[in-house]
This record gives sequence, C-alpha cells and structure tokens, in this order.
Amino acid sequence: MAGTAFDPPGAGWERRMPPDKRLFLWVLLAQALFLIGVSATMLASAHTNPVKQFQTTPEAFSQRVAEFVDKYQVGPRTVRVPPGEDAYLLARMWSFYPDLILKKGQAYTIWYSSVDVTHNPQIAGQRLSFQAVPGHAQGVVLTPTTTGTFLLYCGEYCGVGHQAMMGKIVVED
Ligand SMILES: [Cu+2]
Repeated sequence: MAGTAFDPPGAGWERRMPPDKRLFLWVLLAQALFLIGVSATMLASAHTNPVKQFQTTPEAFSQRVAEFVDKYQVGPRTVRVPPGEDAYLLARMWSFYPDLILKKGQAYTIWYSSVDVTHNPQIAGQRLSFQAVPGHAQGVVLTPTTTGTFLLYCGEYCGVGHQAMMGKIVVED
C-alpha cells in the first residue's frame, strides 16, 4: 500500500526556499523594520499632553463631578474653574457635563470619565482627543493658550444621540 502517513517523504522535500520567495521575505522584513522605525520616531518626537489616571466607578465619579459643580458653578451647567483647581468632566449618553470656563495661560488637570459607554471627547480644531471609559478616570494636563469658546464633541459612536453629544470649554483672559 503506497502513500500512508508513515512513509518517508519523497526525495528533495528538504530543498531550500526558491530565491524569489526568499527575496519576498527579505522585502517584508525590511518593510516591517522601516515601519517600526517610523513609529518609534513619531513616538519619540510627539508632543503629547501628559495623562494621569485612577480607577473609579460611575457612581463615585458622578459624585465627584457633582461636588465640583456645587463648588464652582456660575451658571445652570457652567463651572468657572479657579486656577490651580482640577476640573471634572462627565461623559454620558449624550452630553458632556459641565461646561468649563478656564483661564488662559494656567495649567489645569481635566479629569474625565464616562458613566455608561465609551465616549471620545475631542476639542474641535485642537487635535486633542480623549478616551472616556466607565470605571476609569483619566486626567489630561493642559494649558490653554488661546481665548475663545471651544466646542467639545464626541468622536466615538455611542448611540442614537451621538451626533448631538457636545459640550463647551470657554477660555478667558
Ligand atoms: Cu459619546
């Protein structure tokens, strides 16, 4: 009976890979090294805002936001953050709360988290985007350098109200 699984392989089975296939693998390797190099360079030269974090729960984070709003509230949903104080921003379907007023030239830590699903607060025109995840508070350290009103919108599809999910950051002199 010929050709069972226990037969020795035919002659020449151990032959080396043909040159064109070897070349193909070298090209792949070169591409991979090139991309790793590009990524490392981008990482090393990127100007990123430092991010801090702590574990939380939706309830605990909502509580913090409520205390923060109570302390510094200046309008129905607006808070003026004194320089040196941390700001809190709550993301939920489908709003950011509260609106923040910051002072130009002051460094702030803005703590943000979500109480339901993942959201992605982004500041329009500022190339700043944050991932807000329930159970996880992150604090971005930023110093506003331009006065004006900046729209905050959600960059992560989060349900039927996603496109209306907005907030506001006002930077004053
Ligand atoms: Cu959202």
